[in-house]
Amino acid sequence: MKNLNLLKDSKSLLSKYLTKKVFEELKNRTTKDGFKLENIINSGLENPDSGIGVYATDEECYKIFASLFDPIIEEYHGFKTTQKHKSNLNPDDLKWQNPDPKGEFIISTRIRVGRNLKNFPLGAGISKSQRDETEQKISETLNSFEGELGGKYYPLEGMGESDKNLLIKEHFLFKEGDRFLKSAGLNRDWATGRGIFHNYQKTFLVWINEEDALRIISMQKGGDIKEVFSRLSTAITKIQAKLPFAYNDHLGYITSCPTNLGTAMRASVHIRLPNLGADMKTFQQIADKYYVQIRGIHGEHSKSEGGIYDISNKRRLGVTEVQCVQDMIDGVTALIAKEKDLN
Ligand code: ADP
Ligand code: CIR
Repeated sequence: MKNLNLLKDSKSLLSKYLTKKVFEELKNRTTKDGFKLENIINSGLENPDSGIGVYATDEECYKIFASLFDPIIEEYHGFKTTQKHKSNLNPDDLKWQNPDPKGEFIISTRIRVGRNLKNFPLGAGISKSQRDETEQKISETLNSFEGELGGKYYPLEGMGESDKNLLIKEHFLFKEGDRFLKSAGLNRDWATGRGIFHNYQKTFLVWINEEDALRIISMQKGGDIKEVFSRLSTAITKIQAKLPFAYNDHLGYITSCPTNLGTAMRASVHIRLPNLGADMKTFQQIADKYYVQIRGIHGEHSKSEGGIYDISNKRRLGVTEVQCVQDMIDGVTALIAKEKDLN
């Protein structure tokens, strides 16, 4: 294990909650699949600028290493160990009004959920042969879809560089994992076992074996958030009927990063907010009030470009999918109102 002194100046939740007492309690523990504390905390140790700093290797580690995970989960999601997760994928339960009916601010909408297969380790722990097996199972299921969700699976290995770069530039495809994911072990054997499925219109996409076994994505231009959610909801139900996902009543859908537990949902818009971008204090205050997160437009840890931001729900656990999308709608509505005021 790397030296814990690396956390000396870190502000990560790992550094906050890996107290001497917790370390002593957990240092010799192992999950049934053989994963240890060092596997879980390596990303935070090698990247002291992490916000969180931990990745799960398998579903069981959330129990075995609960005295580290629980307070991190509680602080990020405001979710207590006594609570149960709940789900609602019904788009008709949204309080829906298009926040940008004239299309002046919202460029595109994307909603994704993460999923992992039951009885397989998570990406940080999975072996190459297990990963290849999950790729086979998932792509076979998706390739059998017809109608609006029908499309084709494209393995990353062997994909032409120009095709790949165009898909990344157009926000459809993932890049090789960043240093946080690399230190977690999520880039092992890259690019084998990874790929993307998408329908013809590229409004329904599934990433296979990026940070989670599946990232199920619905996206389109403009701000019709309800339509994007409806398509996603249908897709999740169809996939779930064929593939058993890792899930429990307490943590909901099990994911590699504890920030994604529960719904594993990130509902986002790319939105033009140059006035707020020039007043980050106000921007952040509104974001905090409405439980939304501000990101750059080329993925997590990227910078904004041309006053365009990625705004998404922050809470994912202990709230339903409908609430996640509602948080984003309400946050975006408030941000647009302020952006207009600042003109
Ligand atoms: P994730 O949603 O998996 O947490 P990222 O923040 O890394 O991941 O974003 C993944 C990709 O999705 C990036 O290319 C990003 O630009 C794109 N993306 C996210 N939200 C939107 C959106 N509303 N419209 C278009 N592309 C988006
Ligand atoms: C970190 O700890 O900063 C990275 N491992 C990413 C954490 C997940 N992202 C997030 O909360 N925005």
